[in-house]
Amino acid sequence: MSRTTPHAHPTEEAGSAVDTHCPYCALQCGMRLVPDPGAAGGVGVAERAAFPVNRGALCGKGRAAPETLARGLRLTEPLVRDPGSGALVPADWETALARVAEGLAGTRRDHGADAVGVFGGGGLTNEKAYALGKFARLVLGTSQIDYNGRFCMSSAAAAGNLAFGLDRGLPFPLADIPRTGCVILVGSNPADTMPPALRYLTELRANGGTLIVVDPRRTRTAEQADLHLAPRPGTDLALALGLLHLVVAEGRVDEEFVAARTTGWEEARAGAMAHWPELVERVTGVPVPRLREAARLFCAPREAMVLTARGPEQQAKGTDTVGAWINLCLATGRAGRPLSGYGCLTGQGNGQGGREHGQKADQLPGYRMLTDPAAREHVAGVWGVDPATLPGPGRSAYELLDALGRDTPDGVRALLLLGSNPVVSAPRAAHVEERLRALDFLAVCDVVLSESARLADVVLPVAQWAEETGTMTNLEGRVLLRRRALAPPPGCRTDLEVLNGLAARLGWEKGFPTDPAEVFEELRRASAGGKADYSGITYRRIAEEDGVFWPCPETPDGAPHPGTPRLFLDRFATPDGRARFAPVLHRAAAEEPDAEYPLLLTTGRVLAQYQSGAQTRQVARLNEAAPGPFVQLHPRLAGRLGVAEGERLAVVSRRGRAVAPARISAGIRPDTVFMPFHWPGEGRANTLTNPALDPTSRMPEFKVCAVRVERAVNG
Ligand SMILES: Nc1nc2c(c(=O)[nH]1)N[C@H]1C(S)=C(S)[C@@H](COP(=O)(O)OP(=O)(O)OC[C@H]3O[C@@H](n4cnc5c(=O)[nH]c(N)nc54)[C@H](O)[C@@H]3O)O[C@H]1N2
Ligand SMILES: Nc1nc2c(c(=O)[nH]1)N[C@H]1C(S)=C(S)[C@@H](COP(=O)(O)OP(=O)(O)OC[C@H]3O[C@@H](n4cnc5c(=O)[nH]c(N)nc54)[C@H](O)[C@@H]3O)O[C@H]1N2
Ligand code: SF4
Ligand SMILES: [Mo]
Repeated sequence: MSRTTPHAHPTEEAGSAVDTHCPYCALQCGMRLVPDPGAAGGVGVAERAAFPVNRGALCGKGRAAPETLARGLRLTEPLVRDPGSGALVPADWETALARVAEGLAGTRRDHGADAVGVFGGGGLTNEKAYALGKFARLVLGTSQIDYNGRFCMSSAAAAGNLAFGLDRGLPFPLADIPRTGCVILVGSNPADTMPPALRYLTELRANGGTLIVVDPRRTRTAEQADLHLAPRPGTDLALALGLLHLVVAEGRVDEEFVAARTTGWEEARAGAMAHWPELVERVTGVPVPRLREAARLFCAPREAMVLTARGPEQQAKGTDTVGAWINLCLATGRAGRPLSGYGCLTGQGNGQGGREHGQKADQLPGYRMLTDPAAREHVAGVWGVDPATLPGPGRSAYELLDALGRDTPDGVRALLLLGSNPVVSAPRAAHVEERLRALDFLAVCDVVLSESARLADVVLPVAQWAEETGTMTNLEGRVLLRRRALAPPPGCRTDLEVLNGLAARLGWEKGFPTDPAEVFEELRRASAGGKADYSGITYRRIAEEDGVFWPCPETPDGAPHPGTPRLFLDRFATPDGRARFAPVLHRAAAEEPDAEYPLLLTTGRVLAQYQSGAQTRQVARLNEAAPGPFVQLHPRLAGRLGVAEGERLAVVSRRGRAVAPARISAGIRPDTVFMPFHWPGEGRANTLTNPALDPTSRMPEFKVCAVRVERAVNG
């Protein structure tokens, strides 16, 4: 048996096993770390079969995670830029923290608080995300904070808020999926991105349910589907409207549900009726019989679900697109009922919690809005400040990156970056890299010397997952406890220690505790009464219950609230309790192919690498499995271009040029090429991507841009 004492560090203290969670994706697989003096990181991974989400299963990244703890692969001392040589050189913590405090305070003094920016990450624990938002608004007094979650599920979040009055990735536990009748999985490739979750889809089919996958590529996930629809990238909105059209035409609308539990049907219906099947076939490339088959499979069982991921969301119309898929659920009565509904598969380890506790430009803890006077008053009360001192909403992630280093009154001249590597992962990355270089001052807290950290004036080496305690909220809305299993290397500090040290140097001796449990107690109070109410959750409860689903308020009589695994069963979280249809019509991508750029580029992930690759590119066996970028293209396109397998291809967009070997495969549309985005350098996919933003979510169009492809004859 492992010890479950919330705060113990058993591997250090007693040499026993510690139950914790994977450092990577939003599944937050449970794992057991056991001392292993022979392993590079000092611990090995053992199965934690009792944890319900993954029941012991891990993907290769999770299995190899302990290697990231090895000393040789990571930063173990602060680095500061030497003014003479221009190189990053080792420094002591005192010097490094003083340099950061001076860099941030000096910019504020000379150019105002909004000239200082903060960029966070969805991989940070709830405690860190909370402390970072508080640090920005109180210590720096800046409105200019946002985070990489903006690049992730922000369109689904916006659509969920509009439709349901609440944004929680999945409104039900993953374990409900095998018990529904049909799942439409839109632009999601869990076979590569969340392998242990694939089991829920396999079980669905074993139980007689059907799986429909919507993806321009025939992925390993699509191969398992009963029906695979392969639309042109960027046309999911038309596809969803076309399916709703068929539902209406075939008399499949659940009129009773629509009347009792929704508003806005007439306008949504009119929008769908304008998308007749032949038009949708022309726009999407999906033949009418396949559309009919999808509508039939979706409507046949009593219960059904639509799940989206980055495919339909990372578009300049991502919010409307997700809205259209939600419309399909609402019109057929497949929402707010057991085993039915719409869900988004959030991506990063704490993609869910990271957007709830105040590192987003417009939000305060508990998913409160910065523009809401009552919210400001509540949070200011917890922080012990006057609500009038809290800044207003700031810029979204890309807009913030685009404003860096600008010599204008609203330019952002100094940046504190924690938990993201935008040089590789931001859209139009060459421009973003240039903006980062133009800063007066850049400080980066990271585990490794990422491509972004290399540009910094000061790099602070931090502790990571297995070395610190904190909570993470997985894609189901389940709040989990990551437990510290071993001490960080002596030269590293935790992010909370860094924020504490900086706050103290900037005049805030109190308010930034280094003990995560203390931060969580404050987060509970700050979130109390908000949409994402964590006030009834404690470290002890999480440890005893395999996680607790929010909202979980503290009850007046002190009896434990059970948490909320399933949302919306009685009412939606809108003021009138009804779900709202989205009044949407299809529109083109921000950039459509033309004579000069005749093809579409879409981007995404491979199994063995994670995100910008900053962590996984350090791990030998992951690099062996996925050594570098590639351009996936259809044999017909390859034939037309006269390109052989493995030959170097140049992909050119209006933003730049990337070079990578050809990977010829029939599993992609002939009008589309695909590149994974995990690598820097000449094969960086984000050199090409279009930063056109969704007007509501401010999500960039990572999944669609126009390119031309040519043989890279001269390098
Ligand atoms: N191995 C691995 N796993 C990860 C991550 C990782 O980097 N590596 N990252 C984690 C994170 S943060 C996230 S957000 C998730 C992402 O998880 P997913 O959303 O599953 O990953 P992606 O590969 O970005 O996109 C999914 C699919 O969308 C398809 N697609 C592209 N364009 C379109 C389109 O226009 N419409 C539709 N319908 N589909 C389209 C792509 O072909 C791709 O197969 O994965 C998490 N898990
Ligand atoms: N073309 C294209 N681009 C994309 C996407 C796409 O599909 N296509 N997807 C987008 C999506 S969904 C996402 S989520 C982003 C992700 O892209 P990034 O925001 O770059 O995410 P990561 O690569 O995970 O970067 C996390 C960084 O934080 C560090 N880190 C890890 N743990 C900690 C910690 O506890 N503290 C601190 N201080 N640092 C830590 C890691 O070492 C790493 O350098 O990429 C986006 N970019
Ligand atoms: S699926 Fe995600 S959480 Fe699970 S082991 Fe793999 S990377 Fe880690
Ligand atoms: Mo993500």
